[in-house]
Amino acid sequence: MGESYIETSTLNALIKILMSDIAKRFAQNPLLKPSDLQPSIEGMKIACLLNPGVFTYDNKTWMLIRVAERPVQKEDTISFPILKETGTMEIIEIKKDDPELMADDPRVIRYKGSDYLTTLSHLRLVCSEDGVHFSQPENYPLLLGSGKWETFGIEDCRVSKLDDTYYLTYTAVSENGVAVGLRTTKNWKQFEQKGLIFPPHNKDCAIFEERINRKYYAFHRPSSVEIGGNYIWLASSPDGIHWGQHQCIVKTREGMWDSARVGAGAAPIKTKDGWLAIYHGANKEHVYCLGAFLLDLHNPGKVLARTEEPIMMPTEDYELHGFFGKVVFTNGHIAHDDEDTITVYYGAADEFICGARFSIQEICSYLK
Ligand code: MAN
Repeated sequence: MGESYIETSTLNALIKILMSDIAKRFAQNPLLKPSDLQPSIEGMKIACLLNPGVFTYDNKTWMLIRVAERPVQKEDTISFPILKETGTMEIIEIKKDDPELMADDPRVIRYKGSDYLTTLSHLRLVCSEDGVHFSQPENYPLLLGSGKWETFGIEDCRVSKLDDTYYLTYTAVSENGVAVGLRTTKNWKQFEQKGLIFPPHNKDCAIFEERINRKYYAFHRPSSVEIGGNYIWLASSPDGIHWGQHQCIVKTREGMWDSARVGAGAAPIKTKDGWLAIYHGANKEHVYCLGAFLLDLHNPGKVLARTEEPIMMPTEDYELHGFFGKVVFTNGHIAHDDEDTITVYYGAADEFICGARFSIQEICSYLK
């Protein structure tokens, strides 16, 4: 019988064309993996590198990576670190057969009626001359959780530059909930802590890199359990710190790849047709893909168009298998001078840092 086989890589390429995955992934992916960096303190192990904020500074490309750590695990217990309000670290250790332990998600556990994270995240700077090879520079501080709203760590930072100030909006986690914290810096050595700008439950906050009619704008993602859902909201502010005039702009879509949750990536890109935003969406099976939407230039509360199919979905081995597989998640990109190319940096399988190029024109051709 004349059977013909098709190579997996060819099949993969075909699936991508059919599904409109238009990401041109770096051949060097993953750009960084947990073993490429040193743990922040002795006794800890880096479990995952995730979801970097991205910016340029000093003529280099920088990423502010989320580094998730936990103690080296023993066979019959689960142990994880939390911070005290004072900054000292405490390790909680629970027997795996404890009837009060629920640990079926690698990211979170439930114990005696309370929720905890299995890892503690901090933010770490790496930089690169070519946007592909990144290393940790000397003499820059780690950004650690601080105070009582950040005892379970800080995560997934978006970095936006307005004038000469970088705005860092990140997820602040504690037993009080998941909220959005803000720090600012001009030189990446001294930081001002501005406190929480959105209370729980809220994450995925990115500040626009330009004021519109003298107002700051930001995406954010409150969640509600029963009425409503995990939707993208837009807020405005006179000073970048106090936010109001909230409006819900992008919702989940039943039966589609983004049916369970949506959240903004980094600050949107200004194009002649509008603000182009890249967002993540997940379905009920927790498969995370990327899509895009376009907002009116002068009235960003108005959604002009949105992609129907994902523009990127987990297909590569490093996106399908890792700490939490089937995830591509972005909160950082660089828009290049040709006004068409963007490099999207993304977390793959909640474990690796990767990069991919997109053409703005091509993304826009999928907007409906
Ligand atoms: C979810 C996931 C985790 C994250 C927590 C808290 O469970 O996104 O990676 O640590 O939320 O933000």
